[in-house]
Amino acid sequence: MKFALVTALAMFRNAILLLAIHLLCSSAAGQIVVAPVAYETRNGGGGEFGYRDELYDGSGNNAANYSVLTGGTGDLTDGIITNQNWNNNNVPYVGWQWETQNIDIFFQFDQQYLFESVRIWFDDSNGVGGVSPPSTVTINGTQFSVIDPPGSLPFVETFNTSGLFTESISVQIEGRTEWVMISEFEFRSMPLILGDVNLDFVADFSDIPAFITVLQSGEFQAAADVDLNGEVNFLDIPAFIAILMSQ
Ligand SMILES: [Ca+2]
Ligand SMILES: [Ca+2]
Ligand SMILES: [Ca+2]
Ligand SMILES: [Ca+2]
Repeated sequence: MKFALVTALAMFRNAILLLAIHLLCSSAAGQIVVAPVAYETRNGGGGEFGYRDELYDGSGNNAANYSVLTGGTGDLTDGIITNQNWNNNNVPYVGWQWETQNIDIFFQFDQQYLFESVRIWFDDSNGVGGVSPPSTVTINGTQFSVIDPPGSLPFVETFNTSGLFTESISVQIEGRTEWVMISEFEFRSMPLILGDVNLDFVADFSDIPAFITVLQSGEFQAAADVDLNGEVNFLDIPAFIAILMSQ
């Protein structure tokens, strides 16, 4: 009897250890890059040299300064990043004269993701031509300060958004000097685990209360749509139970 209890305790301890290792591994690795299906922004500006979103494929005039662009994607998410300053030939920046134009960009994704970080590639010419890194970046209401690096090369800044679970991201940017130039945005997320409705990176019995809350709310939550039909309803219950039983 005593032997059985000791064995059970040892098995329990091993299970906890394995779970801890699993959690450590899954939270450190396995991030995926997700691309928005569309973004909305005011176009960039410029004079003789234009810093407009020429590749933008939605509505609005991608050749006109500060035209409202909606329903498409373009230079900001095309994967092209430049390591050159704005005053070289044909550099693929979108630039805003932020003192007269709000920089307010809205990214729409195909579903909810658990965003770990947002990365933005800025130009930095230490104020030459009025171009500097921004002073703040606000992502879904959280404001981050940006340090101006001592050098004058373009750089990437990573903003930690760990725990942000959403299907849209809004970014507001405040400049430091007259212009802000951006060549790219990148969004990193943890892979979604079906049935992990409380978002702790494992689908288990502790997800039941969160699953019931989502069911009752009638709202969509990607981890709760276990049968992958685009909505969360009572039809997801058998698949949810099957996942829990397989753990
Ligand atoms: Ca780009
Ligand atoms: Ca600098
Ligand atoms: Ca969970
Ligand atoms: Ca469903």
